[in-house]
Amino acid sequence: PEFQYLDLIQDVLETGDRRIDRTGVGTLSKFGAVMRFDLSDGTLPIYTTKRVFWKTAVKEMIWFLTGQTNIQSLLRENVKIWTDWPLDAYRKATGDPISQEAFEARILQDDAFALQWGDLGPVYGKQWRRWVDAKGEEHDQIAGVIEMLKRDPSSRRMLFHAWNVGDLDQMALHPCHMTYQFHVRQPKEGTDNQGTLSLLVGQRSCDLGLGNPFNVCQQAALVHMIAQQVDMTPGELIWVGGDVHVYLNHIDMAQTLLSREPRPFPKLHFTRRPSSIDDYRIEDFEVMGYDPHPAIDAPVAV
Ligand code: THF
Repeated sequence: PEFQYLDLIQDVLETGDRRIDRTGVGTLSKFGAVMRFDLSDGTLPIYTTKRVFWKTAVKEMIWFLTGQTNIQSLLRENVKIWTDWPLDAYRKATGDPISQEAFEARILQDDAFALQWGDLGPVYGKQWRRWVDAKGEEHDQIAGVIEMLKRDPSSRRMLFHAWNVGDLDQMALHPCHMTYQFHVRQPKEGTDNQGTLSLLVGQRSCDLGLGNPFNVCQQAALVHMIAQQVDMTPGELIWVGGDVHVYLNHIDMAQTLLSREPRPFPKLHFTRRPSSIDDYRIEDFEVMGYDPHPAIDAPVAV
């Protein structure tokens, strides 16, 4: 269960530094934290002290992997967690007090509108799949990592990164989760298995109440996907956070989480083996034994 997550929340509540952050909402903040999650036997760390909408989190990961950066394709999957940023930009630029529902409907129906107002700039997907270097050449970092996992799994260079300094000013939001570094433990001799795959994620800024439950679940799902593609066994997700915070308007939620008894993590089963990392759909994910406490509504700081 999520004892490390709950301990971290408690630590932030008790010792966190109170400050006004970029969004103006205010946080309690601590610098530097590590959590390790065992992914063996199909374990998927979906927290249980509130219902986590794991399909939404996994759909977001699949969307990153497609390389897309427009919310139109997310909305087609009924994922609305990125709408606030383009909506805020649209309202500020035009003075139009449009509702979120009307804005989302327009993005879905009007391609020209989506092109102009739905794009987040060169965020995760763009950097992961089409990082442009100083010579103007594109780099597919995901394909690169998968290729290295197959060819040279003892490498210490199997990573992808989203913090593209030259592009930061065009992003709707700077990357929060930035480095994804992979590591393979050698297989036991005489087995078919190609090794045990672990992932270390470096995240500069973490919203413990809303973002972290999504991030941990989707990053673990990524390990399961890539392990399936390279015939390895999922090992661990090691999550490292920089500025780890609880928003002041999430403190009630945090206290509710701490009052609840965590339950075992569920298991993930893939219903098929997609032909490549580009071929995963949400229907491929079957989660068994997820028995969470009730969901808790909480506002997101924009
Ligand atoms: N900004 C802030 N302040 N927090 C974040 O977690 C965050 N992200 C992404 C970008 N900027 C961020 C956006 N990710 C929800 C979940 C993830 C988000 C944004 C919002 C959210 O509202 N979740 C609700 C409802 C989920 C649903 O609509 O199905 C929840 O109860 O979990 C972190 O990457």
